[in-house]
Amino acid sequence: MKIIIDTDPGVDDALALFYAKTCGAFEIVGLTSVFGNVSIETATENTLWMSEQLGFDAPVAGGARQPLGGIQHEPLPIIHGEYGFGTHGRRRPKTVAVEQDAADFLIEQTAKTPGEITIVALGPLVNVAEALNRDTAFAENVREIVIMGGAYNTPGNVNQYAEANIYNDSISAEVVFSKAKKIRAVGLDITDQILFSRDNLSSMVKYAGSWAPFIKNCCEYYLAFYASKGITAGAGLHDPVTLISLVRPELFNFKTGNVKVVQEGKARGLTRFTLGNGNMKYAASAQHDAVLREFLETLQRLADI
Ligand SMILES: [Ca+2]
Repeated sequence: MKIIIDTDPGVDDALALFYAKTCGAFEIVGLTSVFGNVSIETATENTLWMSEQLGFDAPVAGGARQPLGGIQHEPLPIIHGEYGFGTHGRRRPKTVAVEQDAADFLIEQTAKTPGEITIVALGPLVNVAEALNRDTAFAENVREIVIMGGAYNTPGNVNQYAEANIYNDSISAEVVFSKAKKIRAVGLDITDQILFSRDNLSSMVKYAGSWAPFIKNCCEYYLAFYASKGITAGAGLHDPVTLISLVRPELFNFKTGNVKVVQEGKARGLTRFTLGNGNMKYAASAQHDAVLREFLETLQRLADI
C-alpha cells in the first residue's frame, strides 16, 4: 500500500513511524511535516531524522507553520518535550527537505499515480487542506485520506468538545471534511481507550535493540504527562492506532456519514457527525486488546532495523 505520512513528531508520531517501518505493509512514497506537537522547524528536522534512521529512503517535504485563518498556534512541550522526543535535544538530520512545500508535494505525488496513494495525516490538517484548496484534481487523485483526529461520540482532549489535531486548525479540518472524497478518521473514541502502559514500555524496551534508550526516554516523558492528568493506566496510542486501522481494519468498526467542524465559540473544533451516506467513516469501536497486541508484536521487529 502506497502511503504518504503527514506528521508533527511527537512521541506517538515516532511510535507510528516505527510501526510503519516494521509492519511491512507500506511503501512509503514520502513524508510531510506540519506544526502541531512542535514547531514546523522541529517537525521537519524530526521527520528527516526519523526517515534517515529508519531507512525509509523517501523524500520529506516541509509543511505549514501555522493554521489557516490567522489563529496562532504554540506547541505544548509538557506533552512531547521541547524538541518532541521527551528530554532528547534537537535532532540533527544529515538530509534536507525537498524544495516543494508539503501541499505541492502531496498534489504532485498523487497526480503521478491517481487513485493509488493513501495520505495518513497525523497532525493538524493544514497541508491536506492546502492541497485540496490549490488543486481540484487532488481530491480525485488521492486514494483515501486517513486522519488521526476528532472526538465523535466521546469527549475531547483539549477541552470537553475538541480533539487537539482538529482544534489546532479547525478551519483546515472543515476544508478536509467538506472537500475530500474518502476519509477514514480514527479519533479519541478509540485512541483514548488503547493505552500503552509502563509494563508495555518495559517489554518493548527489551526488544528495541539500539532504539531502546530513545524509546524509553520518549515514552517515559509521554507517560508522565498522562499521569499528571490522573491517567495512570498508560498513554494514548493515537498515531500508531491510526496506521493499524489501515493494516488491520477487521479490528475496527466504522460508522459512515458526514462531519461538520464547529468554528465558533467554546465548542470550536467539535467534530459533529451525521450518520448516513457520506464521504467519511470514523472508528466507532475496536478490539482494544488485539490492536495493542498488533502494535507491541510488530515493534518486536525493531531490533532488526
Ligand atoms: Ca501527531
